[in-house]
Amino acid sequence: MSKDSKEHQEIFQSAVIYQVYPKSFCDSTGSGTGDIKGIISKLDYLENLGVNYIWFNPIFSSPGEDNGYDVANYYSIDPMYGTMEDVEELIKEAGQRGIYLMFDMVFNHTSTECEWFKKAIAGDLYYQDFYIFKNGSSSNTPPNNWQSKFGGSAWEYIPQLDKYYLHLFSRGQADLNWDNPAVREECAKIVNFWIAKGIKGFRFDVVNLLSKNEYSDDPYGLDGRQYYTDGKNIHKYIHELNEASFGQFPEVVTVGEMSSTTVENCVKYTNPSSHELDMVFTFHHLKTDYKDGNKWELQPLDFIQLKKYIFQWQSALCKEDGWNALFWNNHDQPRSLSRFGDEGRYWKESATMLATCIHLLRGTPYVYQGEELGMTNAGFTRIEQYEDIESRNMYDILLNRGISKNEVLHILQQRSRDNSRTPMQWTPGIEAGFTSGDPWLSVNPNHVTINAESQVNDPSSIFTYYKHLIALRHEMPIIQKGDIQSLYEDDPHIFGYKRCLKDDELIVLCNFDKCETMVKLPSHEDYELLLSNYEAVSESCATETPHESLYTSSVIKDNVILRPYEALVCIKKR
Ligand code: TEU
Repeated sequence: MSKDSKEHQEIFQSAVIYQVYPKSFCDSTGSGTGDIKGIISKLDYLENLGVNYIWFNPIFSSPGEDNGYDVANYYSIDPMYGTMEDVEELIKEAGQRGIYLMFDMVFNHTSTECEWFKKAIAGDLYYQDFYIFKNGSSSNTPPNNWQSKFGGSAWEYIPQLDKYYLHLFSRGQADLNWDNPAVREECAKIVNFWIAKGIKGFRFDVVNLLSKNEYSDDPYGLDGRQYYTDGKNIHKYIHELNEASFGQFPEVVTVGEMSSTTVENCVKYTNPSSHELDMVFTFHHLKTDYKDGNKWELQPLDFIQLKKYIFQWQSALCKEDGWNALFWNNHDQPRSLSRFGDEGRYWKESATMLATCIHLLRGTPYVYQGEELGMTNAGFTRIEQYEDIESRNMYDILLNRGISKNEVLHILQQRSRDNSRTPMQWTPGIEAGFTSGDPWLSVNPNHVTINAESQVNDPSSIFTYYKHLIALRHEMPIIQKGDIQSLYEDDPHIFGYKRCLKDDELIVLCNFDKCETMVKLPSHEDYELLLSNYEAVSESCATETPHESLYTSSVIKDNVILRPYEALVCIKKR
């Protein structure tokens, strides 16, 4: 099997990936933070759900300023999470259940606690060239006006060198100099080390920021992103990494996190002939409730725009043989259920509608821990409850801009990354069964009703619905490989699309609204119901083995009325 072979593509076309945020998943020691042994204890749960890979946020040694995205040593496991032996056991235990591990590689920057950086600031010229050190533009002024993604200047002064270093993220995350071939070699070496250990997937953090074009002032007074996003050598560097590491291992699956990228670049990143990556995370659709693109200004969701972005990527990547990672949630995003659904009256309907909508698109779906249970935003009311560096920085910055404390707290309730980082809700009991100690981040009080224990054996639960969706992807080639076409693009409530493979046709209809909405089917022919998230319909179609529902007699014709947050999946009658 070669990297651009059909077999390699089939691996990720039929896979569903589950994201574990290790700090919040399961604590086996009572320390208050999750750990690897805790994850091992929950592998049966993940096997039951049916996922194929687990993506872990970084568990390497780190001072933890950005919860592990500030890596101090890529070859060692942070003691907070356990040991290398624990990882080996995890790989073995997961493998026995047919689950593979995907590690998170943070190669845009290292922690300032990394040996490379320490040597650099101690005066070692070899390691100074690992980072981006520049002279100030004049005394006490950074080299340029670029802003850190977490607020403030992107440059930090080192007095003993009389130079500034670049940090696109926090001060403790120094950007690596990818123009230095030694850096590129070191990164490939790290990937190969983990492949040799048995890791079969990699997520590359902000990978499209690696190649910086030039270090000019941003003339628009913005953050400088046009100088380093999808930079001039980015395809060369990713291709080189591919050739020097994972590209030699066709069973290894890769995904790149792309910050503010373009469709054209994503085609190039993922078209098999480029030999770069298998798929991309893109974020345009998750900025459609940002006012003027600003995360810290609220506005109601622009639903039409959300659909436009999703289908822009879907159709271009379908046409040009690229591939998307499909997701509503991750550790940086508020919970989609609270954001795009209704966590109150239509909790279950909106959770399952959102799941249907994302899982049946063309791409590889990702489930973020707790999403399969309908977990919601944190609901914090005090700044002391937040741990996230970005949330804390922005709290001060927004207050300094003159926004009232109440308003800032309201914004954080919608936008903070901690909304998705609260501990996993396993049981209705103490600390949701996450820890026997004091959790590092407060458990959501709604764990008394929203928890795994009450859902795993309930045939009508959100968890069971996710199981059905995952099984459908495993079983149906049309979901894995079918082309995609959007439907009802201008409809203010309906997210609809068609998947086609040879003579088969699958229609997905999702109501994003609390009101009933009538939909006219795209053709006058009969459609059979495959799946629905409403019980009345599911009596006839949501059987234990969803495949059987293909042959039920529920026929849909011409017009259907979708109830609040209803999702219907139909196939064209043969
Ligand atoms: O995130 C990159 C990124 O730009 C974000 O999604 C970021 O969290 C958001 O823009 C802030 O508003 C990745 C990781 O997923 C994130 O957790 C890290 O903090 C970041 O890189 C730095 O490594």
